[in-house]
Amino acid sequence: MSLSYLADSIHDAALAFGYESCAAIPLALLDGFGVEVDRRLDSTPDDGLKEVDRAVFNNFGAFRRLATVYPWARAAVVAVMSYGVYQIPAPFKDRVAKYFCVDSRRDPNSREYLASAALEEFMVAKGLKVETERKYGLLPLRWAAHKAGLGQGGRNNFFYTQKGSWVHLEAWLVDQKLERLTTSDLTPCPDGCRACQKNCPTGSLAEAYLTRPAKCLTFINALRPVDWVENPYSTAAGTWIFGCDQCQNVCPHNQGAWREEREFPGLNELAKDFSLERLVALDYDYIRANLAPKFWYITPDRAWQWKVNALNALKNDWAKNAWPKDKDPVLRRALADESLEVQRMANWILTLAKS
Ligand code: B12
Repeated sequence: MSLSYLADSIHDAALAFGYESCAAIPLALLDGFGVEVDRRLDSTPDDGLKEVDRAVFNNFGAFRRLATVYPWARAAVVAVMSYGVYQIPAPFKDRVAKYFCVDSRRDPNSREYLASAALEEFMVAKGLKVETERKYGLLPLRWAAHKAGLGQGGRNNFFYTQKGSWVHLEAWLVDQKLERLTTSDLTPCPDGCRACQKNCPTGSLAEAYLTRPAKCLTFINALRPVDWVENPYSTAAGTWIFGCDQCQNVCPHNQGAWREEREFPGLNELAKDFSLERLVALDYDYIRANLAPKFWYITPDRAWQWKVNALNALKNDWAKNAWPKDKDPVLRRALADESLEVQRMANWILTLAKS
């Protein structure tokens, strides 16, 4: 089978499995990612958070050394799947980023995971050596999708297709020099539009194609232990308790792009226990058994983070409306919580309420 026929057959299989688009790109065409990142990091001010940004980018240092880390790899197969098709139950809205509500990366029951496994099986059956990593990816996915012509990078650093930015990216390294590039006819961000940057609550979208991880709410409220008492973004976090969608929600390209058509497996059941007040009261075994596998950025050892995040959102709401009394049942429960982090948060809120 010729390489171009093989690339075509992978593309066709991907579409048959439900992907929106798929391309194959020789590895050498991904060079240049490191230069893009370094240029933006160089222009980042030394504000105390720059080293955190650098550490996050270094964590994915292999993205800029693909040929060395995977000497057998010749190309990447990049595939795009729209996830903007699911109903988001009310308790999650503006609290949990939609990407995480319908996260397929570790959910073998989701249609996206099944499609991913099927496409991989197809490539292996064609005799290819393939490798992927479904959680964080083996390569810079937005860069690869952009270079393969599958869509466009937006000013907020998201990758867009006709379905907006609500698309999940995946890639496999393969041992044959497959090439099937494509072109996108999407209109770029309008010249004067800065809606995403202006609406980022923490100013993490410092410039086009640069999200500063240390200032991104997703990094702050989910990926790392958070201490809202000391964190300068506690108020800016607003209602968000796991991730944030503000920059994508306001993007003109995304208006009307999300269609609530399907149910995501298991999401409605989880919604039942998802009021902020309920979260503060949840049993830790319940959190570890039910929330941790689904929203896996908050690891089981940080189960308390759900409660401090919920308290932070409640605090932001109380600050706008009315502070609760000392005897407020939610605060009393938090003060008696087994976790010191939760107690500390509740004590801080009581101090704020009295000041
Ligand atoms: C680390 C990571 C994070 C970190 C750091 C984010 C960051 N921008 O660095 C944190 C935890 C903050 C994060 C947050 C989120 N993430 Co994230 N994340 C990743 C991960 C694992 C690596 C990203 C990375 O390498 N960062 C380093 C930066 C420098 O690289 P980059 O983001 O690719 O951007 C560079 C190039 O792509 C280039 N670029 C891209 N296109 C173009 C076009 C042009 C013309 C130019 C000049 C440059 C250019 O610009 C950047 C260089 O400065 C990827 C998966 C992967 N393997 O790529 C997912 C990924 C980027 N995340 C994703 C998502 C959905 C999110 C969240 C939306 C989740 C949420 N709702 O809360 C947020 C949004 C944050 C944001 N505005 O970017 C999706 C994005 C899908 C899409 N349509 O773009 C990805 C691709 C995962 C996936 N499998 O689909 N994420």
